[in-house]
Amino acid sequence: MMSDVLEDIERTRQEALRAIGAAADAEALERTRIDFLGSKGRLTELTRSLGSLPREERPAAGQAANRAKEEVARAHKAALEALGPARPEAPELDVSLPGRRPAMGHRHLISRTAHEICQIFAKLGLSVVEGPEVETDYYNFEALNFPRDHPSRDMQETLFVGDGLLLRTHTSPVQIRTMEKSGPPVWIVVPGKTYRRDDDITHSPMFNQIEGLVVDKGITMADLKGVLTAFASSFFSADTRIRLRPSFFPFTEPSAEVDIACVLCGGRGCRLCKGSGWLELLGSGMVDPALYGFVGYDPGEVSGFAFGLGVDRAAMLKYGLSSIRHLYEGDLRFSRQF
Ligand code: 2NL
Repeated sequence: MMSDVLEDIERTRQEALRAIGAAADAEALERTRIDFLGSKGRLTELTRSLGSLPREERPAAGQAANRAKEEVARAHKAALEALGPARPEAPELDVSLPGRRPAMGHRHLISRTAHEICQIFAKLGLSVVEGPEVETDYYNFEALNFPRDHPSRDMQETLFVGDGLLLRTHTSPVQIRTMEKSGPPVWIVVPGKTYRRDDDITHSPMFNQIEGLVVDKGITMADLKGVLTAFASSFFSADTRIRLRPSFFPFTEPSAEVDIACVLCGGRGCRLCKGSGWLELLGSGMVDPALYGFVGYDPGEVSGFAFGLGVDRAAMLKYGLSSIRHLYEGDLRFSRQF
């Protein structure tokens, strides 16, 4: 009977659409395709069976079967697209595996030493100040009382960067800028990179320096010696003695080299101190009154002392390094020891 066939087609179409709607994943969806549209699927078999119908009933039944198959195929395609692209299954996660430790670095000995030195002076009442590494001739030399024909103002010794600018050869320009801007009183310590046109076994074109400047009412050389004695006791050991030796700098008068009793022999004389019992640590002096004219201070009102030391030299003496070059070669076998 014609009506029986059409009913069959309609029921199968509805079952197919319901099955597609209920398929929760790609696998279930694929099963509905095989069940209804595959070569042995129910809609396929139904179409095939239409051959046994009486000739005049075949066209209407065939059209109904084709419409049903097309609709089911469309619904299947839409459901498949709604599932999204097929994703490969994630590998199993083993949460008990040890983590991968990130490579952690640490401060370089130069930075650590600079930090330590600044902290000692900070405890003595000096503020830590930093400033530019590219400077003018005025702040690097002129305001520091360097004569016009001083050899360090020469191309041979200073790194010029053009436009009348140079790489500071010491951190002193920061002190000049600080005095110009504020004070007196000025109690500061200035760490930073400095540059000179040197590059050989014992000199690096860049080196780290720390300078100190104290300008206040009634400052004398006794204050200089007291502050530097306290520094030596704190940085080396409590009983470290110092001595002052006459010297010369364009920006201090009088000037003094400061030595510490040999860290190796304590002053008896050894290979390190070449038998003298003393090691040169830093340069210092009373601020030359000529400088106060550049920053608008009254030399009748204030006086001051200043000092400068190389961070690399301080680290060498404290940690017994055999060569300053270790500090600049970036060899991890060295750096990791500190
Ligand atoms: C050394 C010697 C020194 C200073 C630096 C200074 C700065 C100002 C005024 C006066 Cl603004 N002095 N600095 C004074 C004496 C010595 O350094 O051999 N450094 C490695």
